[in-house]
Amino acid sequence: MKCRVCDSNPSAFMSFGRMPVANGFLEREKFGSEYFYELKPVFCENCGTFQIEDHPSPDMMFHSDYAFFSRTSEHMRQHFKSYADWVCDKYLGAGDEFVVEIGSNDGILLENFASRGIRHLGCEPSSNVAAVARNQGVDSVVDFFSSALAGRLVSEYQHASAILAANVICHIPDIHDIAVGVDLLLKPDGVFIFEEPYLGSMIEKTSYDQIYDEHVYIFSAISVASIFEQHGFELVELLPQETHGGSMRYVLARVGMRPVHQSVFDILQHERNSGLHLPGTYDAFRSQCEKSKSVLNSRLGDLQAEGRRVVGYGATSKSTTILNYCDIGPDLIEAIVDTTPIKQGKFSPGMHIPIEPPSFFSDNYPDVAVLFAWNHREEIMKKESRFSNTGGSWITHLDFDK
Ligand code: DWN
Ligand code: SAH
Ligand code: ZN
Repeated sequence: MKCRVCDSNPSAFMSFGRMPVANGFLEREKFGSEYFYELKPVFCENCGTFQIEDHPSPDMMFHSDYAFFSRTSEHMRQHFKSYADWVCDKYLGAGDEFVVEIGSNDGILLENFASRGIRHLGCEPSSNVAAVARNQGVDSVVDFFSSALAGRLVSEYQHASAILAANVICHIPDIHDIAVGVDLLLKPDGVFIFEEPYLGSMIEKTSYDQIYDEHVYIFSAISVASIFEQHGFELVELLPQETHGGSMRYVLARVGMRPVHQSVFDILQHERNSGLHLPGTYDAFRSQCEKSKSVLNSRLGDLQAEGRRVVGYGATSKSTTILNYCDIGPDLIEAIVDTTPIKQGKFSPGMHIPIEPPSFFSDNYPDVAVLFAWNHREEIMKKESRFSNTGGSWITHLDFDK
């Protein structure tokens, strides 16, 4: 393949094998027609971008039955409230501001602008989640953000003071088209702010489950800088976040329009010091993934041999990579519990583990819970203290000697 960012040849350093659509929770009748592709991460040494080679088409992933609703986590609601407060304090003026969000989902971020009476618009292709946003008073257009849509928005609305996003820019294969769209839609002194799972955290934790079809890229400051500099933008601030297992918030503005914060120099230097730009880092990452897989498989094999009940907690998109890469099916994990109504009663993509409501867990505790929603650990530990205090134990694929 050619690098999507710079057109040179990235290097393949591993394959996670055959993968289904990560959020494609399905009914038993659909097992026979499930779609698979090969999940193969590659690293481009020329521009420093981590990406996956192949993925299902965007409309196979984002549609009227999209399974992820952002507001399922109370902690994330708080997080997005502070994100909005911070944007208002730091990057919005007091005039007639217009804020656009890419990938607004159920309105978890924009509801905080709506409640302040700030003009806003969400772009969200998955109509079921956008309908929830509308019910929260969040204006949304049901469409994929692109340069073509940006052109239409400029004529129908006005230029935006800020374009915001979270956990979506890394989902969009044609990243240059996004940059062109941002350039069209943004006021001259406007800012483009987005936060996404951070490559540095993924390497540090071996959280390889961040790699799945929707995550076409796992960004670093190095890669974001090299993508957007081609479009006249520069990084002006970087803010590490603890969400989704380690994320980075990137603030971009047109070159010379805003002062560049010290965090940009510090984090770019830190990435070079830790070798995020070097191919050897990804060979080492592959070995860590293999180790994680073998430890998890032997742990689950031992539990099965001892006759212990094991249940998964949180039917995350990330769990699709773990389960399919490690070949873990219902013989090892009897069910996965999840609060999302449209996942319940279906089966996990590829490995077909039943998805059950939380009562399946609390009515009859298993011996061991596999915490697939490990990025929500604190919130879940608070809720599930009775399980932990009555002898239940938690495991994850991240618990192994690194
Ligand atoms: O990038 C993405 C992020 C924002 O969300 C998308 N590509 C898709 C999705 O990824 P994910 O599915 O890995 O996200 P989460 O937030 O780790 O998913 C948590 C899952 O766990 C949800 O299905 C809700 C569920 N859950 C639960 O059952 N009990 C969550 C909490 C907090 C709980 O207490
Ligand atoms: N921002 C939310 C949702 C992240 S999930 C949060 O952080 O919780 C990714 C969302 O992006 C999904 O709702 C998906 O439908 C949407 N999406 C995918 N491709 C998109 C595109 N090209 N333009 C706008 N939204 C997109
Ligand atoms: Zn490249």
